[in-house]
Amino acid sequence: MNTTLQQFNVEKIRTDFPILQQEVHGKPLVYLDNAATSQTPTVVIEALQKYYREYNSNVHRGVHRLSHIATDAYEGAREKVRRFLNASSLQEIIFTKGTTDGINLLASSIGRGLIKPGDEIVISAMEHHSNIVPWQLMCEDRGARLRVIPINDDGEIIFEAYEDLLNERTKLVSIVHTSNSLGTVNPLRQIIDLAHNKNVPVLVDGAQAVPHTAVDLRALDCDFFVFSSHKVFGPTGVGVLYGKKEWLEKLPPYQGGGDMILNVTFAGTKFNELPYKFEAGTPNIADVIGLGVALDYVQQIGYDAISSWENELIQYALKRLQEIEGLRFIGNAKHRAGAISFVLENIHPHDIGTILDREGVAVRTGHHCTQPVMQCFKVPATTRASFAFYNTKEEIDLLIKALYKVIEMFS
Ligand code: C6P
Repeated sequence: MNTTLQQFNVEKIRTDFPILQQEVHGKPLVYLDNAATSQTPTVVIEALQKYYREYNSNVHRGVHRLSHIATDAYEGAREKVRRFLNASSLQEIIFTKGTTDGINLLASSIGRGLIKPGDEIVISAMEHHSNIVPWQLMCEDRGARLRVIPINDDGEIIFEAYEDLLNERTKLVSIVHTSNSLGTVNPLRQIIDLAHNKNVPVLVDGAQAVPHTAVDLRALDCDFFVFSSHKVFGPTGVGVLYGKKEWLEKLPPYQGGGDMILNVTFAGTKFNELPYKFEAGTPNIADVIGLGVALDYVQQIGYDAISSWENELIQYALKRLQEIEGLRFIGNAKHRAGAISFVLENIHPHDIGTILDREGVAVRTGHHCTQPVMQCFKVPATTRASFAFYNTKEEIDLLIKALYKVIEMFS
């Protein structure tokens, strides 16, 4: 047994995830679709149950006992997120429905508050549709222009092209931390420094980063950061938008309604202080609390252990997949995490996915909501295996075995 295996008891960790204990089509479930959604440990499931059984109640509104407990738990989760991201202040942590919602919030708010005709937003060619379409909508609305950093054949951004795109019209750089379809981890430090040198703020889409790596926002110094709870072992329907206080204070609210106001008259409304200015209406209380518990859970396992185990898994998977004749990787970045995308000669990814499913192996096939990435690599779709810390090398062997079965069926 090597050192990582000794430190990292994956079999014990798997017992925390009841869903992993099942069979699919009579075969043990091999869940390799973690980039789409990650699985939920028992502690999170129990926290959700406890909320509904014991203290389901609205927050920030009631003077009664249950409302106090719910408010404390909800605001307690905000503090957990603040610590998790190493943000400076609770005012910088806004609960959203997820990554998509966070980017839409910002696009709408920045669009109304800061963007004039002729301004430019810079994104990259490896963005998820969630970090493309909201900006397209906003640019169309405000007469602004979307500029795109190209990527090379390995699926890495072309840095010189990025430098050339930044100019006095650039109002925001919005970039993915870790690509969901290529697995590329972007050189964020350099990307952010370059933008800041030109006084341009940066939004980081951290959806595929937080399950794999610790994020220190004070060190990273990005201006905005978004992620989804369901990709980091928490419930669906919840996410986080972090924004530096000085930016959030400048921006207009996204939605109007309860909780985001201090005073309403028909003559006008005074908005609430941060972060409530951006949290209109009754929030997703139970799932926010569940997210807090999920973050405690991953931190207890520890990101050092998680990244070294996952790195070992990824290296093993790359080595085993390489042995398959006719397999081509889509994306070959030097720094990578989470996902491996590939195509098999003359076999459509949807056929691969369907046959793998019959073998109990869950992967995602398709464009992974990154159609421009598929266009760059001139493929209609890929098969994507994506990993979490509860995956094992035996599961990778089962994936490989199932892929050989696919090839045999099509030969
Ligand atoms: N990617 C995947 O299978 P939501 O749906 O809002 O929780 O997350 C959107 C999103 C934004 N950015 C990145 C980098 C993402 O990977 C995702 C979600 C899933 O790859 C579902 S399409």
